[in-house]
Amino acid sequence: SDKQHPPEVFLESLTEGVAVVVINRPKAKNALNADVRRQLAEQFLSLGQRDEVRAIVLTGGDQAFVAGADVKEFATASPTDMYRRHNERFWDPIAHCPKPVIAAVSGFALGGGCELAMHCDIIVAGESARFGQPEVKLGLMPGAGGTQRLVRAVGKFQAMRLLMTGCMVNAPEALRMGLVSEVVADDQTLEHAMSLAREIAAMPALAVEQIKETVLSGADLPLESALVLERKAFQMLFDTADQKEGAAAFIEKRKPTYRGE
Ligand code: CO8
Repeated sequence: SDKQHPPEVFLESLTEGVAVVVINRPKAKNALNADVRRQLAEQFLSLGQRDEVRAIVLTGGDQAFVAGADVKEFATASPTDMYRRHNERFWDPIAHCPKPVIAAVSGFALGGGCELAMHCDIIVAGESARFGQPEVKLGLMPGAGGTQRLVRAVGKFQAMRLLMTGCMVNAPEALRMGLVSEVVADDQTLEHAMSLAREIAAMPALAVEQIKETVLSGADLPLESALVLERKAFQMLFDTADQKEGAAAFIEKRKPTYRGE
């Protein structure tokens, strides 16, 4: 049956430490149904455990990154149906992936698709990408972190506007409000995300992972506790070979050779 149904989420390439994960369900604008969610979770669980993976690029198609949760799949669901699906199980491996994750967004990133992009660490958007949380138009609200990650990304007054009207914002507007990291020409989106990923993949891996963990965990702590967390992570990095190599290379005026240790 795998031959009849090619996977809708697949690892397109893994070179120079950069894994490219593609969501490919074009007939539904990459909407997240149960299969896509499960396959995404499996990819992130597996890539998160592989030493040779130094960065992950997550992308969709030209028309849609992801146009949301599959509306047809929850149209008639009851609250207990929704509870029993335990969709958080599929988000957790993405949220807790220790590797840096870069979203390359072309086309629509709506609802669960905008939430998926916000699970990533860096968002590269093509200039005609569109972002939004249109759940309110369906009598719903975001259910995978959209209210919380959006307000942290763009602040209260833009978040409320987007969440309560369900409007879409284009890539330049998303950039101005801090919802994306960079906007590039549409046909450069994936390539630019990959080149950022290669740049990060060449950095000392433990430093990159500690930066990610400290930024994310620290954001929800009181400042004093977050600063302690930062100091501990900073101090821990003095135990790594890459830190010794980085300092030695600087002093000897040569290029460092990092081993990810
Ligand atoms: N779910 C299911 N199917 C979808 C979705 C979706 N989110 N989005 C698009 N499709 C399907 C369409 O139904 C259509 O199928 P068909 O050809 O069989 O009619 C096909 O994809 C192509 O779509 P369109 O013809 O509509 O393409 P357009 O280019 O005209 O429009 C849009 C593209 C603007 C993206 C439009 O499709 C749209 O508005 N989609 C829905 C966007 C949306 O509301 N997303 C939020 C969904 S709610 C959510 O994400 C969170 C809910 C929380 C519950 C989570 C737990 C499950």
